[in-house]
Amino acid sequence: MNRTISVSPFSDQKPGTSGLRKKVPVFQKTGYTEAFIQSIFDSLDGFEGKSLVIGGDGRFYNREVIQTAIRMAAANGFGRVLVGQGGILSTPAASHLIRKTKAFGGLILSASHNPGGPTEDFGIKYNISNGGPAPEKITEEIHARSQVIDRYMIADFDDVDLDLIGTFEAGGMAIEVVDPVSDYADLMETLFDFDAIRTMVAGGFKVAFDAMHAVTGPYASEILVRRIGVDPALVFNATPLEDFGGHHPDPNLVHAKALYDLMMGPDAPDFGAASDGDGDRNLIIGKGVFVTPSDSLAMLAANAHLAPGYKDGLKGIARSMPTSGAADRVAAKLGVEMHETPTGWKFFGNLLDAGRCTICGEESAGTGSDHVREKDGLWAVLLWLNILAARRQSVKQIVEDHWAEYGRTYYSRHDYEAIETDKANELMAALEETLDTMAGRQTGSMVVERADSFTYHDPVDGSVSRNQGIRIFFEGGSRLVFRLSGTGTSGATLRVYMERYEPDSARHDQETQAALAPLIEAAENLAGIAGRTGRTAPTVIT
Ligand code: G16
Repeated sequence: MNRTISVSPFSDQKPGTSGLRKKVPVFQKTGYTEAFIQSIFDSLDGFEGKSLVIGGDGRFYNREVIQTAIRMAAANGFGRVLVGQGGILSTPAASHLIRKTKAFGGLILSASHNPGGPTEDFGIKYNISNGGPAPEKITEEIHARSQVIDRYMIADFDDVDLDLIGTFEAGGMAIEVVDPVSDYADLMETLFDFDAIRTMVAGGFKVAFDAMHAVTGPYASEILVRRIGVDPALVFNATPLEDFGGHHPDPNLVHAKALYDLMMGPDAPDFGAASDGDGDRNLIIGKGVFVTPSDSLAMLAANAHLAPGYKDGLKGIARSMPTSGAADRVAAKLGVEMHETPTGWKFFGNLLDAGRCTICGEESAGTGSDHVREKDGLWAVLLWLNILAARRQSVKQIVEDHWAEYGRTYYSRHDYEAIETDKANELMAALEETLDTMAGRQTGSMVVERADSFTYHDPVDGSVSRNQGIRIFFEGGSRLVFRLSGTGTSGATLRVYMERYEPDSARHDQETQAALAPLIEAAENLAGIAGRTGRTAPTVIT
């Protein structure tokens, strides 16, 4: 039986960079989760009788919301729901499942790299039929609907046994509980030379992987250990936990410090990697060398033809605006299109669908390709392994060769987390006011060449996205970017992105923060971060 239940709108259901992310107690408010899911369904047309994929990263509250979403899908008229066993689907695996089964769309329950647990973060994101995050047009409709919603529809039936693979029927709808790993693992085998990687690993090449107690554990066990032969003792934290063991499942040098220390130590494995809460981010570290996400994008693009799935070359490359220009130099050399989009994987979808790019990446530790419509952590790991197997060189050699050929882009991001929202907004507004007079301004040893607020014109559908971050370009090619994060759940997070291009290989061995010191100083001078926020140092440096 279906019920229609009255609900009052919640004022804070505006999706951010990647869906709606809030603390668990917010999602637990009576009617909150239901109102948001109903706002999603009310914003969509034509799903009657069609399939919906549902899965999440296994964090606290995942199972409860999946049961709610299944009941609401039935009451709203979906014909079939596909759900990952145990409620688990990594974000890239969900994207693949939507595409493979030609589903109408999917609900991905995750707050990505944010911590999990009863008082930590949860999130809900809607993906469209191409497998990618809903574009802004839809997220804006969802938000508008959430402001006036007055009822939701839900079916009455018992909880579905999420642990039992098989097809069931409830509320007039088919419910298929599927293996979350095998389809995705099979897809990876079509893209990469598993034989070559297996041979390299069997020959003594040591691979370490940190699943951070998050969703990639089962994927790494199947793909890296079972199909490739990686030593299971080097696959760390492979059991997904609802609270990620109390850690942030964020694969950066702060939260994956144990892996970093291992890779910088005397007995380091040859290759180290980690992924995040929902499996779409990646961290790549060679023996004694960390590869920044921006560099990783450039190096993967330059070498992708070595993997079977990309042997015919790339149609183009896309990166988010704050990501460094390292990939642009690769695109120029390959003679392919280069696209600069706002932060958020959703902006790559049109380019990928239109065949305007093959590989995409972001400074926020995401890389992916046209095989799905999400960034993909294990895909990046496997492409690196395929390249290493083909080139028979160390990560360090590949990195240094790349810098020698293309120049090195020193790059860092300074995050100021959980600052008061008003203060963060004031800082950005004050910066914006100075944009017109910024050119020519001297700060320390640097001179501003031009500055603007980034606006994106989507070349495929003509849509325009404004206010996507403040860019300050300096004479000599260095750049500063300021923007506020769209994924945090406490106050505001100011992100300051810095990059400096160094073509001279005699100067490629500087420590990153030292190499960027003039830009770090310029950021403070131009934005007055300490004075406006009271923060004299960033919370996280990546
Ligand atoms: C999400 C988006 C990414 C974005 C990142 C950081 O990643 O999918 O496209 O780069 O957030 O966004 P922000 O700087 O606004 O916090 P994830 O891995 O959190 O889903």
